[in-house]
Amino acid sequence: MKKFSKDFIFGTATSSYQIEGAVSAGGRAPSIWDTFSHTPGKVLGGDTGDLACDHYNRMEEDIQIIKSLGVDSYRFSIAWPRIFPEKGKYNAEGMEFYRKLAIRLKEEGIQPFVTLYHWDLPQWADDLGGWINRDSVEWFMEFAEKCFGELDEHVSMWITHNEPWCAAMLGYHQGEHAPGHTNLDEALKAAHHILLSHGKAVQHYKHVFEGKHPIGITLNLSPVYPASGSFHDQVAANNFDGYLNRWFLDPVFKGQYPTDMINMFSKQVPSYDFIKEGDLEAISTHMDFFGINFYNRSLMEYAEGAEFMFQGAESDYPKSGMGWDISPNEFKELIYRLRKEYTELPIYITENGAAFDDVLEADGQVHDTNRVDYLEKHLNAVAELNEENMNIAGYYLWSLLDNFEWAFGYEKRFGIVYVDFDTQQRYVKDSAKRYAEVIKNRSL
Ligand code: NCW
Repeated sequence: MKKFSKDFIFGTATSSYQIEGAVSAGGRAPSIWDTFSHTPGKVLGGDTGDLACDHYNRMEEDIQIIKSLGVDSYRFSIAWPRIFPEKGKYNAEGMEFYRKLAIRLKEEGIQPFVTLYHWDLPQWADDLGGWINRDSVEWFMEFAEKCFGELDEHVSMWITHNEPWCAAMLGYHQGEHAPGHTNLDEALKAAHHILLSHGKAVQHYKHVFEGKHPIGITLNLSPVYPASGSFHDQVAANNFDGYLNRWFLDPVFKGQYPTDMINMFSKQVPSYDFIKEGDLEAISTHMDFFGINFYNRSLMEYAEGAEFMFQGAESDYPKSGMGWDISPNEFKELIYRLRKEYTELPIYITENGAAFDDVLEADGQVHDTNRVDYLEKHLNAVAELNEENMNIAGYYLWSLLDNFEWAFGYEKRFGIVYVDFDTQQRYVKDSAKRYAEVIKNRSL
């Protein structure tokens, strides 16, 4: 039997654009995801977040579901265009939604864990160049300061950014996420400004609020393995590790970008002069914890002619509905590496979970045995890591609800609660019941 200590935090997570809907309510203005999802061909099935899970209008019902799980904490994000629908124009009504959410959660004994940026940049900011424009750091600071000022007394922990790799690389290099650009030079600028806004927000929070609550960042990390022992595959794996992991880990923890990647990227990046004096110092400002979203390992092979000489290799691992390798052992290896090479900070698994093709039975049950299995394997890994003193302080299951899965629309279901998007009816899946049991027993 695996045990979890009494102060281990169990939680579940969502993000604003993926669940809220109500895109024009309460003074909200469009975000880049409204624009992107309404652009034909960008999202599977032409889906948008216009209604999503209608969480904006169903907050209380969803809080009751969260409560029924027995979680210690709930992680949600704040829609920036609700708070600043125009540049410099604060919308108090937008803030009230989150104030109420945080207060209600606390009343139910659930700690609110708040992410400031989970990819819904206001469209006005994109019109001014988005994250490519260095002024984005100032815009983000205005947003962050307002959130800290208005909500800190109700919030337990803060995350500045969720998965900067996705915001920068999927948004500006691969074009699969909003705003849909395909330019590495822009992506590296975006990544830099996102990281800089993180560092400055942490500095501001610590200075003004004297570190009342823990603050950190969440990176999406994937341990990378070469498909074979060949030199070429090892080069491919190293390059992918640099692109996905080290480009973010190194500045945050070591105050530098990885030299091998700087050299490799420089074919497409005419100048790195967007990195100004003092930036890396700010980016590596000391945080209170480190957040990791873990889903899968990556198996890579050499690809002649590919942009950075890598491509995903065929793998014989069991897969989730995203086609991602289910790899709890490699998750442990990732943590060992982070402990060895990067940080001793408490680690929160701010997301872990899986999409599967769920079936809603006529009796309202969803027997998602594959998700139960995924959950148990990863919780088991967390418990084993803690037996080895790896200091994993909490685990947030992604996601509370089936929701708008970005470029995949409503096709991919990550929820532990099934959502019928026609009726907005919620159905608790077997995985949610199993999670509630583990939390209650604090053992597996
Ligand atoms: S897409 C993605 N996700 C899912 C999303 O629902 C959530 O908002 C995110 O925080 C589930 O968790 C995160 N992550 C992107 C993973 C990128 C995979 C890297 C592919 C390599 C080319």
